[in-house]
Amino acid sequence: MIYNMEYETLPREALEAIQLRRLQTTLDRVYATVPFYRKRFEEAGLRPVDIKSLEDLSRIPFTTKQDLRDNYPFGMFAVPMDNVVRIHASSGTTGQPTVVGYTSRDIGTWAELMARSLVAGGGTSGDIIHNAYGYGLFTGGLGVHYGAERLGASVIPVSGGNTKRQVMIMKDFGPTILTATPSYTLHLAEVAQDLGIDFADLNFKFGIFGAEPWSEKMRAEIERKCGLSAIDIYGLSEVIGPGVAIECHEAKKGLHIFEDHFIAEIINPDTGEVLPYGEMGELVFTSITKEAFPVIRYRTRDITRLQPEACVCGRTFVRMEKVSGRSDDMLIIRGVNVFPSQIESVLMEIDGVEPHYQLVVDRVGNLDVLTVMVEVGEEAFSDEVKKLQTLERTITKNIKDYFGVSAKVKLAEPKSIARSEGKAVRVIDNRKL
Ligand code: DLL
Repeated sequence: MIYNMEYETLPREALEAIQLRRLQTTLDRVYATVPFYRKRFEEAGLRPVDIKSLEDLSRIPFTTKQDLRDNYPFGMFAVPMDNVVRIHASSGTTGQPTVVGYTSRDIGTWAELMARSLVAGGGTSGDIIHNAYGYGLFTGGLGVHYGAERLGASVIPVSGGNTKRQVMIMKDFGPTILTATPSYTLHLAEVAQDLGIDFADLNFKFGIFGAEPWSEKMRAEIERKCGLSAIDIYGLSEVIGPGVAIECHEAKKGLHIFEDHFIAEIINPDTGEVLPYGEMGELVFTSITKEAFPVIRYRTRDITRLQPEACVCGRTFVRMEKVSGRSDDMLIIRGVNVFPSQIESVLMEIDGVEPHYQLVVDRVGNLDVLTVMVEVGEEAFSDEVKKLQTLERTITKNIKDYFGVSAKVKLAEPKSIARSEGKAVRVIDNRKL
């Protein structure tokens, strides 16, 4: 099923014509109303009229998270506060949060994109959606909520936390779609099990999971434990929130980007050069319909590649590969680039290991030392010491084989690694302290 057949299946040429028109309108608006963008244009010797084709986009300077911080809180808004009806902010794990605003039309656009997303992820108006993304400044909760209402589904606005109560609701109300972070989903499954409820016996058909990186191996684990089909949804506050891109449940291979609202580019993060389809690099977005908080060539720091091939679902939008991680989460251990999600994949291959782990990075002398803390399951834990030692050695060896660098492995007792109610904290970097 496709929510907006007209737009989601546009032939490339028609789509590009719409993109160019919308891009030009957006550039005119930000030039006239946002001093930051006008200054950037002037410094580059550009005016909006100079952008005559989609290729010309690459002449415009990038916008970074730091630029947004420098204009904290409302300096990037392109409309008077009178027209702003909603304010959200990104989690801000490092320093100041990023503040974003929406006009009433923006909220409408977002609801449409989330309705499209829910349908791509297998949803219909007959579904009951258990929405365990946090409501509040985080965009996850309200983003899904408005999309569900637009679709005409029934939404349970349960938000994150109060996990036992969530399990009761899941059992009693029989929701058919779960929306949550992948890490919180695992926590829900675990608490359900403690309460004697097998998640797989519940009514869920689909889970629409995102807001943090999760590997294919993690997907398989969640699908097995929870008895549902797990769909990946991507988004970020600066661009709109959830609903920038989503997998279709038919293919589950790459996330369709809603290109009639956002233009995606992949760049070499070191040089800023635009890379062709298929090459791995940093994802950059330009919003082309947003009113209150348009972003021009915003550097997401997320690493992925774009796949233009046609999809079985019929959507013509380009797909982005599952995000392997953020460039700022990437660890460089003795010169080798390591993404937490790659470690996750290695761990998930091994029997007896639970999908709960944390990576601790320390500096010892001039060397970065990586410690992988990983939980073992109840069964493995009750085994004799010798077996645990063998498990530890297997993990160490597999990491060494995969990355070519050694990590210290520490097995942790069942349920000893902190569970998340939102985004999981995977990396503890003691080098920055
Ligand atoms: O996480 C929006 C969201 C809510 C997306 C619910 C999906 C579901 P922020 O808090 O601004 O917004 O964080 C955005 O989270 O730049 C990525 O690094 C990461 N991220 C989001 N979705 C995915 C995903 C929301 N599916 C940042 N896979 C982004 C990997 C993701 N990383």
